[in-house]
Amino acid sequence: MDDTTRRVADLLQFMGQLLEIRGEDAFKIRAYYRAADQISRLAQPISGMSEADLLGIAGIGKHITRKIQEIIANGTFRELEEVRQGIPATLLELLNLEGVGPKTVSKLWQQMGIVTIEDLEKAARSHRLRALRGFGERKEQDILKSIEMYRQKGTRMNRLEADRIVARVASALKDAPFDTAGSYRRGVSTVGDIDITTTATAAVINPRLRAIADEIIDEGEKRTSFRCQGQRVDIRFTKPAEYGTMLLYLTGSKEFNIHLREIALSRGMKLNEYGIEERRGGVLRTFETEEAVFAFLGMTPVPPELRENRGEIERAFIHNLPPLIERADIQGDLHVHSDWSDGQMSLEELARRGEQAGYRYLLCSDHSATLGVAHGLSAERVKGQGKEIERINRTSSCTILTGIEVDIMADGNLGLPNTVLGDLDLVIASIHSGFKQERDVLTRRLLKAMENDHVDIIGHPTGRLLGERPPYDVDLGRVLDVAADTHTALEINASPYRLDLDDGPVRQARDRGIRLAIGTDAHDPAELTHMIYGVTIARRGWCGPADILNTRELRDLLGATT
Ligand code: DGT
Ligand code: CA
Ligand code: CA
Ligand code: ZN
Repeated sequence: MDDTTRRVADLLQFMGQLLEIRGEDAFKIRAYYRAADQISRLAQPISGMSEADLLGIAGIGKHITRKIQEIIANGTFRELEEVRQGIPATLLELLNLEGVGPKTVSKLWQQMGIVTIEDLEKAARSHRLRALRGFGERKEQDILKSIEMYRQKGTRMNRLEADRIVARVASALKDAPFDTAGSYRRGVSTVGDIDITTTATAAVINPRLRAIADEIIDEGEKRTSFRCQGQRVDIRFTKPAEYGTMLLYLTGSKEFNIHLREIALSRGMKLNEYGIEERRGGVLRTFETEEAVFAFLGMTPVPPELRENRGEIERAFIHNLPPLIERADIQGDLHVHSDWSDGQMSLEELARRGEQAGYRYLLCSDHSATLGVAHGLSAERVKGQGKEIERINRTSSCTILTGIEVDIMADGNLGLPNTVLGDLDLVIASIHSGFKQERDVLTRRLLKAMENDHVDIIGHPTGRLLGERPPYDVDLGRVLDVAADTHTALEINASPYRLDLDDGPVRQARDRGIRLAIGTDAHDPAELTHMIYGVTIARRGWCGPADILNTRELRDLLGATT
């Protein structure tokens, strides 16, 4: 859709919301929503349509046509601006909260005088919201969760977004040598701001940054902070001689830095971002590389993903860090969707993409047909797909494994019968509905799925969508217990929107010898490249190749999971 058409649809929709917040006539509100909906479905740009064309669209009359013409001419329309004037801007921000629509906003405003997110938070915390009709304890809790999510979303970016910004900054830095640092370099699943250090000088770099900045926050000789594509970037200019300690410092984490400094100090060495001072002599020793710093301290270099003060410092001093998995260890992708369900790739394309990626196998795991899951497969279609896969595998060096992402339904039963699951190479079971069930009910759904012999992997075990949906309330301790007992693998879903399990639980699972499987959950070819995000999470969870199922050869994999 072109920009103008999108803007017309958005503003009409927005007008409907404003009227609803004001508590206006339902008929009038609906007229705006309906018009917005029709326009968002237009196959042609709205600016090229005549008045007669517009009037010919169902649900668009003279009144709305005039508004549309105003938007095309002026970018907005008078009535909207008037209505907007009468509503506090902070009130409109509430519409960004998950589960809060115009009707709710209207009630909160008119009946409780709530106009800001802070007002709403206070009302929910002090249990005043339940006085409203249709509000209870549950709804209060949901609202508090939504507020928390909204605040996080405003501040932290996902890995994909962070990668795009780093690429943009890299292109601006051109030939200047630089490294990323901070949470980005450590591979944390979400990134607050992007930290970069370079040996190039501020005089050279600052003008280049200005060219890509939405806004310069603070420009200087030692550091410059700016906003790029809406997110904060901190650049630190460093002398080549001090680069090693500066990169170490800026990479963090803070907890890692603090603990490492304490240990260094206990050995008579004062470590900071400029170098190491040995107390007695008092000279500052400098280091050009991180490796040189680690070597001087008597440590094995600690990979950035491990730098969280979770025991890695002690292990590095005794030269006993765990071996970490690498991207090249991955033999295949254990979660991919085809166009048999809601994916875009045909089975042929899956095989071809798998070959191009150098994979030995790909698990085709389409959704099962269950209520609420888009284009899921019936038992019959699963069979049909199996035949097709068999045919394709005859000529492909990358084997497509037959599988399914079977839905764990609200009652804990699976979306397909055991007879169907038993015929497949690998079965992923995932929750896609009933997220708000009680902790115990939800946990038991997962346990029951794991106890089914046909289930090999639990998909995206906590159900979180970063910045959008919190994890469902599940007792991970019990899930790990049963995963260990039943030899069910837990997924590291590599989608940058999920990263589920995250590093903390991955480490727990790994420490208990529970199997882990990395899957991209790709619905299109580009998403197959998200494997790297899953590998990074595995590394942060201290996993070596042996801890991850899809580092195995095909025969070994199938042997382990029957
Ligand atoms: P973020 O941006 O919230 O995702 O997390 P980080 O880890 O990138 O944190 P950030 O950007 O505030 O700081 C970058 C690095 O600077 C951090 O990883 C370690 C170092 N650092 C920041 N604050 C402190 C501190 O108070 N003490 C020490 N020792 N290091 C710090
Ligand atoms: Ca940062
Ligand atoms: Ca920073
Ligand atoms: Zn899923």
